Amino acid sequence: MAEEERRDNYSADNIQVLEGLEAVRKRPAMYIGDVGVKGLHHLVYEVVDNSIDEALAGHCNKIDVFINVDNSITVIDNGRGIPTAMHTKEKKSALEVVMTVLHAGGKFDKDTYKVSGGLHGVGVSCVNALSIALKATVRREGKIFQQEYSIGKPLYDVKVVGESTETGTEVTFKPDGTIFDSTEYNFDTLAARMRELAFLNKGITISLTDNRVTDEEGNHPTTMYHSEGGLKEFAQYLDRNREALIPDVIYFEGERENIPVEVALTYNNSYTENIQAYVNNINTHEGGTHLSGFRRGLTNTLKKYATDSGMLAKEKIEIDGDDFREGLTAVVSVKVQEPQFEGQTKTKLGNREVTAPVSQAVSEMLSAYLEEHPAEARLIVEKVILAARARHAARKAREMVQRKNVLSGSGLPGKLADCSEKDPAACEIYFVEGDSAGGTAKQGRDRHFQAIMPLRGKILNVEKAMQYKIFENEEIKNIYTALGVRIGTEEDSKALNLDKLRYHKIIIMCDADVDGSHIETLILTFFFRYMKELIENGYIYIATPPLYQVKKGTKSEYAWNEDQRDRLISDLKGGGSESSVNVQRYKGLGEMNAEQLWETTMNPESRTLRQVTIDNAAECDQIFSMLMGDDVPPRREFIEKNAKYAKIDA
Ligand code: 0RA
Repeated sequence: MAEEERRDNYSADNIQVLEGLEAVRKRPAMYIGDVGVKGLHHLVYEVVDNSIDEALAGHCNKIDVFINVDNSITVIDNGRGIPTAMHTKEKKSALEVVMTVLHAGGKFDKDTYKVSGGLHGVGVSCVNALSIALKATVRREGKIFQQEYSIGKPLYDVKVVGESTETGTEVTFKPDGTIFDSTEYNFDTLAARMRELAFLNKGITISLTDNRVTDEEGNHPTTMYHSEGGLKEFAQYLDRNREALIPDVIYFEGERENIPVEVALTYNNSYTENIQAYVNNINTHEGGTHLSGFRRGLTNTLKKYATDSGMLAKEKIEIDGDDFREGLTAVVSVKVQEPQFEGQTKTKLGNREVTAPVSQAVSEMLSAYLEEHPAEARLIVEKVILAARARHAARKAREMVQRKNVLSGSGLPGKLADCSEKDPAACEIYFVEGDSAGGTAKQGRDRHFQAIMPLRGKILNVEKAMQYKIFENEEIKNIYTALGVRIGTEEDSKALNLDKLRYHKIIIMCDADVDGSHIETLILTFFFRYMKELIENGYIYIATPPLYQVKKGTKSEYAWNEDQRDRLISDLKGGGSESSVNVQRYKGLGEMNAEQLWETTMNPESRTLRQVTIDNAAECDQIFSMLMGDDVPPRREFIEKNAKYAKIDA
């Protein structure tokens, strides 16, 4: 009886296991976010996270990542090795359980809790389910153990394949091409995450090697990431292209109320605020309780210092929270046992108990610093006062905009050709470079759901301007009013009232030339700095007009790159007969007529829109400040390095 019952349970468990991984293959996006480039890279993070956990538990200090020739990935660590003994409940090797049971992660070691674990924290079994091939190799107890799988199913029982005096885990997986849109890994994307992980987990050495590339000596490019200073070095890295206001990074590392807290902050001469907040190594774009704690600690401590110093005495204006964060670069990292992630993109920390420890840590480190560095403290307070004055000027400008809107009927900018549909989810707005292309777009659009707003010339570079200048700028005011969102709230000068947003597709449409890309970058910089929520919610898109029209007689087709163009030319030429094929290079949107623009770029049936996303928030901040800043050499280097991803016009 007992025997029979156990057998039944065992087979039931087994079925559950199979269903588990099949569910991952049926709805991969539910487990890894999406099946695009992001999801593909997420697989690597998931595997590396397991090694990071082993490192955080104090058993591993080196992680090597390889992109192999076939775009498979190998991750090797020098930890204890995943246990291979029989798992009593599952009746199979623990290794097999970890690799084939959803969420089995580190469950059977009660002392190690999973504090890392990528955004979705789904475990390596998900990666296994989504891989056409995966091989796990474990070195421990003097032996080398191995097991291979295909789409999550073991090909054989765990076996011993050799002897070794070393310990560690090695996983090689090849993502399933029938699941992912693309299976090609991007070195820079992985590099940015490995660098971030090295800063967030000081002392660990992470290497990334691209085996797809070989130099003259037969070597593959390798980058090593290692940080002894942790977040202190991370803050310096984030500010590497900015001019420092104070020479130091103010730093705290420790535990408060059982919560590990690490914080670094410094000030630069810019007007932007750059706070990167992490929970269990995950970048929490939407902030949360740890960020509130940081802000509270910063504001209270600086306010007290400024008041006590007497520097505020002659100021008639009220200083508020924002003023303390102009030119601030900071990184906050906490490790939370049971994080509650909230918000639109599940990147907002909800745990109330985290606020006080972070706030305390910031107060302690900052008050000590201010006491010991009166000259630097003075520089910071002076900058805060300047920010407060500028904010008052900005508010006046803002009130002007809002008043103007109330007065002028619909409140919409005169240049906006609005659509008739009112449901934001169905509405699109095109921001079009130049009045002439704007005119064509107005003729070509479907006025039912597409609104057109021409932007004249180059919009303001918000990276270089003070806030009040930004809110005085005509084009920027028009963008705000067309979108229907308010400029800030009383509590938070940068928060957007998304419920008033009038369009859920905001499409930037520029010429496919150098000026066009510059304007595109300026607009994106503005969205990134002042309306980041729009990007985070996936509302921002870039239109992709064609680069060529290939014509023969009455037949005409469009091409978006040289390959397509050449293929069209040879198709239209047919069997090699005499060439009357006409190729037109579109330089600007204005060269297309309304019908062509609709067909190629605006018709939802035939157009291609590129959605703008933030893959790595820390990296993104840095890239914008560098692209739009004063320092030329890093910009040139970036452009040269990324030129291969852009279209080059011969
Ligand atoms: C649980 C227990 C033990 C090791 C691990 C998990 C482990 C998992 C991964 C995943 C990638 N690398 C890893 N390294 C270790 C070991 C328990 C023991 O030896 O006593």
